[in-house]
Amino acid sequence: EKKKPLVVVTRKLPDVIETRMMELFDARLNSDDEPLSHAQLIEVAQVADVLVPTVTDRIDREVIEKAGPQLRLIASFGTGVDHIDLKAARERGISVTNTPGVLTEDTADMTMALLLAVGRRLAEGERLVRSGQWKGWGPTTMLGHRIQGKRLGILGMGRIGQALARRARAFGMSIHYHNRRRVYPDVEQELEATYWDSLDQMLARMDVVSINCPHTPATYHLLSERRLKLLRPHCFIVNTSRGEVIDETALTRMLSKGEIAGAGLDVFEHEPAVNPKLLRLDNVVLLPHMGSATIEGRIDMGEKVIINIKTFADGHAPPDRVLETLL
Ligand code: 8YV
Repeated sequence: EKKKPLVVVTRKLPDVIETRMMELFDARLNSDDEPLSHAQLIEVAQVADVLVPTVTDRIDREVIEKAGPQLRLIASFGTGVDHIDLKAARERGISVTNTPGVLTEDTADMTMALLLAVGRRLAEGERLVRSGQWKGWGPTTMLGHRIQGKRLGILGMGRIGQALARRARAFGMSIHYHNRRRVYPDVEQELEATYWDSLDQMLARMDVVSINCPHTPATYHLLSERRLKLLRPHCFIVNTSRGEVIDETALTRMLSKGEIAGAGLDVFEHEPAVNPKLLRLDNVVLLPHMGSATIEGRIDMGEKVIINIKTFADGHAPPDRVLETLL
């Protein structure tokens, strides 16, 4: 019988996934869920045949170059791959896989929830009740913005962007998007989505902007200070993608000055650190990167990781290979 691959998993995964991994592979698990340090990542890369990192593990060029020759696959638990140096991996002939598709609907739900929460001041209202300061209903208190009829600009019309568009349509919003390329005409038609070739022009005309693109060198600070200034002052932003896509310092400053109406942020530029000035603002809803955090989703992600490893170990191309050239 073939030797089972040594699979090192960096974080605690759902029990059913860990059990299955133990059956199929020589799995080294991390039951106490303490994130590995950079030095520890280098150590495990020297022994593992397969590494299963998450978004919290920085698999940079150093980790990849110091990896032993036995490391053949990085089967990431998650969809975003910005924590992995794909170029370095390709140079070393190490394959990289992710878990696309299975967290689309959950992330779109959370995006819609954040959009509604900011627009209708949900977290602020909740804080008011909890604080004991609520003095009773008033005709002009706690007024938010009507969602129906508003223009939603989606930056990144991939799977999550499209799933968000479907939800937003059900809430009566009109859908606009910017993407590297136009989506297929049938998708555009189904979503009644308007394509903006110019991001700048789109930003200047939206009521809500949602970030749904991956973080790549091309999208780093895509919402720069200059672009944030194009937004109209009543516009608000939702981000369930990656913090790095927005210049967080500029965003914070503009939110404080009322130049942007609000923000719903599930991700931050320097996670888990959050700009302390954001914490003091009432017009923001801040979440701890929980966009895809459902019980079902985590199991689906784990199953994808297992299929990728198994297929690879059987000598075939794994289904979710990430090709650097496609990013
Ligand atoms: C996960 C995510 O929490 O998949 C992603 O890109 O950001 C989240 O769904 C994380 O990636 C797990 O590694």
